[in-house]
Amino acid sequence: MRNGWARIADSGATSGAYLELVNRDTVAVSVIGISTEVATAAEVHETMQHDGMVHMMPRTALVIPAGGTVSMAPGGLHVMLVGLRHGLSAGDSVPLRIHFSDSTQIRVVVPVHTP
Ligand SMILES: [Cu+2]
Repeated sequence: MRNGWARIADSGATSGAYLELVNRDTVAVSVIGISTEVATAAEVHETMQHDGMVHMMPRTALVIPAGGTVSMAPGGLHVMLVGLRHGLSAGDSVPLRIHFSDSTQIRVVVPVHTP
């Protein structure tokens, strides 16, 4: 995990978390789910522009190619934190458990700050 951070947000609201996931293995792997204690749900979303409107679409299986990197950044892929159990202020940290298709999982902690 590189360059992780999450947006400042109020309790009960939604926030976005961003990070880069690096796959050093020789086979592709998919992100199949994300969990966190700070929100009722954490979903992988993709931001898309269509007819001048901005939409977010859930991505249920996000493939990270062998030896590849997937970047989650504002305006693109992101982790949507839905239903924050408490507010996120600058200096807080957000733990994320990322579940992969090969049954492995990693736990990362990203800092909260302004974009
Ligand atoms: Cu979203």
